Amino acid sequence: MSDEKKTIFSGIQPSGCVTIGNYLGALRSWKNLQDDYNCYFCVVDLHALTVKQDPAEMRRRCIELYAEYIACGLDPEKNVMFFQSHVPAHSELSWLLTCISYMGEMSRMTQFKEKSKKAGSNVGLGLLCYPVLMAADILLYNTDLVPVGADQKQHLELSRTLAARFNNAYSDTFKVPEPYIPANGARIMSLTDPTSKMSKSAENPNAYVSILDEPDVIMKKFARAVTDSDNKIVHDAQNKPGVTNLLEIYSACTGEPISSIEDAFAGKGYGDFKKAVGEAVVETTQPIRDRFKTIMQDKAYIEKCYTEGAQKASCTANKTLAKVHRKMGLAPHKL
Ligand code: AQP
Repeated sequence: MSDEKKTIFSGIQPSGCVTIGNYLGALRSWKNLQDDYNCYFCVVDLHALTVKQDPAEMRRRCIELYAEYIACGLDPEKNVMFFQSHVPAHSELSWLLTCISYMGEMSRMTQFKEKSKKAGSNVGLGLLCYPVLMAADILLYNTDLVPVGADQKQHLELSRTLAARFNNAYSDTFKVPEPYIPANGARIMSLTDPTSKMSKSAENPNAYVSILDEPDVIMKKFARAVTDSDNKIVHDAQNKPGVTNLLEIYSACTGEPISSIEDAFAGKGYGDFKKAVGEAVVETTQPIRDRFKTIMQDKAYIEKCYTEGAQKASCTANKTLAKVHRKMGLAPHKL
């Protein structure tokens, strides 16, 4: 890793297959960062355990997500790419940071409020503590920049707060990370409820499009996408969230500005437009599907990459953890 380059950390939970939301909003821009930054790209598997997962399914998804990273263009030679659970320092630092965190700040997190509503009366403690683990992920690597979608800004703010709080209490230890908002990062909404974001763990598979969905499935999902009844293809997030979302997806896939898409489809019906959006998504994701199938045939290669990734990550993470132990007054060790 170069000392001159800035460090980036980011990750995705294996809570489902990567959606076009994760891809257009995050993964695609990570690919463009790998030459200019020291990048740590983590499969944040421990985060996915904040809700109950089927173990066999979880194991499969973890490996697939790692392969999806590679299929989306992330290079395990250029970046440190690993599973969070393979570097125990993440869990350890998470505990140490939990000890300087407050109930009030955790329970105010929007994602906690939303996800705990869905969980009903038995809200798991993991959902509450999730942002502390995220802070540990980031702070272990002296991260300068964290590429985040708008949905994760509040959690990153907490990472900054905890870093500054620790530094004030125990002397300068952590770099305080900054958000990195990718220039072309889109926020993609659900196809069945365009007022909420597209999520890979949504119960209804028609709500999201996975990058591994086959072309016929993609076309069907767009054909069924919720729009409205006035049949005008114009961008109006307030009054036409469904059509607006489709315009954003089309623009993110083709690079065409929204206004020229509106012009091109003026007078045309939603049927034609949805077909065009589906085709643009099929075209964008087809090379990823092809690469994914090839990579998945070589499990030994995937294992080699993630093992080496964890070894590299551990070197940096363990140094940071040892420093934190020392500052907090734990007995000296040379582990
Ligand atoms: N719909 C979206 N549009 C744009 N960006 C998105 N991201 C997620 N959904 C969208 C970005 O993807 C990265 C990884 O997200 P994550 O898997 O760690 O967690 P998440 O944000 O909770 O993603 P999901 O798909 O919604 O997962 P579940 O269903 O498990 O909650 C982040 O950079 C995020 O901004």
